[in-house]
Order: sequence, then C-alpha cells, then structure tokens
Amino acid sequence: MNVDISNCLVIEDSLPGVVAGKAAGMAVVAVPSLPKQAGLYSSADEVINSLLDLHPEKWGLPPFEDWIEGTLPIEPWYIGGPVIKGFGRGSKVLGIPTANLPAENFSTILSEHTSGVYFGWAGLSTRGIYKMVMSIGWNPYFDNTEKTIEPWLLHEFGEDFYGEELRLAIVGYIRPEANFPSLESLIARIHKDGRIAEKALDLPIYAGYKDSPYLKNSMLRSNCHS
Ligand code: ADP
Ligand code: RBF
Ligand code: MG
Repeated sequence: MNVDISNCLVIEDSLPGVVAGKAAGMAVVAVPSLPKQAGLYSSADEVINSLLDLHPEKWGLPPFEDWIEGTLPIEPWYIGGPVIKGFGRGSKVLGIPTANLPAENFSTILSEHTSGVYFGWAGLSTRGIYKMVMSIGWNPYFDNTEKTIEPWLLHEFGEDFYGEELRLAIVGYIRPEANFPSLESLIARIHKDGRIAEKALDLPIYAGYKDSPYLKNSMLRSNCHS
C-alpha cells in the first residue's frame, strides 16, 4: 500500500501476528483471544482484553466517534437476583459498598462480556430505581480467584439490603479493570467512575433505560404477592 511503516498500527489476536508486526517495525496492539495468555504477548506495544479498550487516539489516529464523555454505549443487557454477601470489604476497606449478585447464575452472560467497569440503572424491589456503576471481574488489586459482579448504587442508603431483589440494566462501558499501586489510587479511580456514570446517565442516550420494564417489574412483583 506504500504506507510508511511508522504510520501503521497492527491489531492482532495471534502471537505470530504480533511478532510479525514488531519484526516489520510497526506499532502493535495485541488483543489475545485467550486473555489468560496475555503474558505471552509482551513484545506488543499494548495488550488489551477487548476491542472495547482500543483507543486509536493513543496511536495518533482519529478517535472512535461513539465514545461520549468517557463512556461507550453498549447493547444493553439485563441481569438480576437477590443481593448476596460478598467479601465484606467494599464498605470496610474502600468505603464503597457494592451489592454483589450471584455470578454463577450468569456464567454465560459473563463469559460474553469482558471484565471491566460498566454503568447503568439499578432497580431495588422495595425502594426505587437508582444510578449505578459496577465492576465485573477479578479485582486484580485483591487478586480474587472468582469473577464477581459488584454494583455500587449512587445513592446513600441508611441500611443494608441483603436478600432483596436487585435488577440491573447495563447500558455503557467505561474502562478495563486495572491494578493500582495503592488502595488510595483504587478508591480515587472508583470515585471518578462514579462521577462519569452519574453525569452520563443524564444523557438522552442512557437516560431512557431508567424506564425499562425489566427494572419496574421487580417492584410490581414484590408489591403484589399473588
Ligand atoms: P459485601 O462484601 O457483602 O458485598 P459490602 O461492604 O460491599 O459488603 O457492602 C455491600 C452491602 O451494603 C450491599 O449488599 C447492600 O446491602 C449495602 N449497601 C448500602 N448502600 C449501598 C450502596 N449505595 N450500593 C451498594 N450496596 C449498598
Ligand atoms: N478492583 C480492582 O482491582 N480494579 C479495578 O479497576 C476496580 N474497579 C472498580 C470499579 C468500580 C466502579 C467498583 C464499584 C469496584 C471496582 N473494583 C476494582 C472492585 C473493588 O476492588 C471491589 O469492589 C472490592 O474488592 C470489594 O469487593
Ligand atoms: Mg460488595
């Protein structure tokens, strides 16, 4: 194509492709098909888990136009269930309570969605509908061995609500999970995620999902004991 090598960006899921791109002197972003093998791709300039995390502007290319105010709209997905006990460290260690859902009920949906920080609307059967930001994944900072779903509802509740039906409409993506050099930097980043979600959910593209029948139904169900 007669393009200067320095103007090429290779996006590759295979190790031979990454090695070839580097051998040609090109910048390479690796998207391993098996995230567990990410360690093998160390010759790439960047290793990402998912194409959601491809930011062309990092490479001198025009940014994707579907990102809005630090968020990427996604095809919404809906999950719900009773709030279960987590590791008990959300409130205690971070000052950020996260209402855990039983991840084993959603193994298919979880394997279809890359781990990372998402946001949307949360319906709590006896209370109402709230903005929420959540993490899906392995919590690298804490080195968990299980994948968890942890929504932080952006509202002050005076009490716990274990066992209550929680329903989520997940409408956008913010960033991949990351490791952090300190607890303070992890907490600061989660607060920033909260501010981004809080603001974005007022945009028309996200706001309408507040009225999703799925969220409302959780309340109808608990109010009419048929
Ligand atoms: P666990 O590890 O058991 O999830 P956390 O310290 O993360 O414990 O606290 C989460 C619990 O706190 C939730 O299950 C819920 O009952 C309660 N809670 C109170 N306020 C909130 C909130 N704003 N967002 C999420 N959970 C909250
Ligand atoms: N844990 C991480 O190790 N890395 C992260 O990038 C990360 N991002 C989070 C983003 C949000 C919005 C929330 C609510 C939590 C996040 N956590 C992250 C998870 C945090 O470690 C978890 O809530 C605690 O482990 C409590 O169980
Ligand atoms: Mg929690």
